[in-house]
Amino acid sequence: MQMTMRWFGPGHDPVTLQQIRQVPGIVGVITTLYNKLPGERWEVAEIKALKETVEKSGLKLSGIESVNVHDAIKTGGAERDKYIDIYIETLENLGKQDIHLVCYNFMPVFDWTRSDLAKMREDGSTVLAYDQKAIDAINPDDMFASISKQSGGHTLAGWEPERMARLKELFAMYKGIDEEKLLANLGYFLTRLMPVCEKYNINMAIHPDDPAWSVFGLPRIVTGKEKLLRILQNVDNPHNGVTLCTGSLGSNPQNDIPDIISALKGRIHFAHVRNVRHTAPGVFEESAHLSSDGSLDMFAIMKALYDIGFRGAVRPDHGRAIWGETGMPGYGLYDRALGVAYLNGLYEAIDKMS
Ligand SMILES: [Mn+2]
Repeated sequence: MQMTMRWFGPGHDPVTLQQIRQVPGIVGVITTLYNKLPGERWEVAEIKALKETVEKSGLKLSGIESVNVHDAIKTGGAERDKYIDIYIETLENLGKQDIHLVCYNFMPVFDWTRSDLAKMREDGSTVLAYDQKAIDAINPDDMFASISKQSGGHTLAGWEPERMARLKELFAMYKGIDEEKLLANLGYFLTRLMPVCEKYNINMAIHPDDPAWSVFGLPRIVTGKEKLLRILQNVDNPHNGVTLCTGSLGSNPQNDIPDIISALKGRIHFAHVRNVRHTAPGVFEESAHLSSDGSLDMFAIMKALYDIGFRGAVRPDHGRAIWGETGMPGYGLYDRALGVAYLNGLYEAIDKMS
């Protein structure tokens, strides 16, 4: 298992590479070219510069999260082949720089969704939280304003203002796109990517939808075991794989995460490990990583990953905001570092007892 942390890059992330390097057990970071909009080609020089920045700190660039997918690809629009060509060129450029892991998502219009980015907990820490009733009360047009108002001035991954400014147009693009069409469009996209993935040994790792159900009436297809298996079977190539995000899948209490991990053996290329606490149907908050603080059994999750022979990149996922730290919601240093220490402890115990 390669323990990593997500890093948003110079000028974006208040957390430094030096700080990340001092977290015990961290070997690399997962990062991205944060300024790139979906559909833009990543040039070799830009990737090289990013990689050099990371490596200068003594860390490895363990993977990209994310290379975002243009809406024309998700909707199967007239320009999809043009944008898939660009995506392939980006993968080629990443492969040439010895980067072999690409996380992406296939969510229509909105990326991850929360009703509260700083819900106060009893101990004074704050967490990202979701309440379906609160989401239902928001007009989708106001969703971006609601998220950005709470972002502390940071541009949040998946909530780029450039895209959100075209919200009406985006909703119009997805008119008539149901789950089956979205799944077919994903299959088309992946089929076209597989040759370049094979050539450069790049693993594509789709991130589950967050939360793992439909919001604002938009279709969502990466929500649970059956759907994940369908995506993998649709394009049955080992390079078509999954980012096992326990928090996203775990937003739905029906999802049995260790069971999903076993079912996806060989096709999990990246893991986001964090805990969530279910408080009522459709209501959850992101807890500390510790099993007893949330609803997920983190030992069982780490054990399942160990048992399927998963040895790829892992990162703690969102953390709480604690000890007065301010920063990108969910991506402070302190609680993610606590998460790393805990996951390392679980892993060491599992490994030594196996
Ligand atoms: Mn995740």
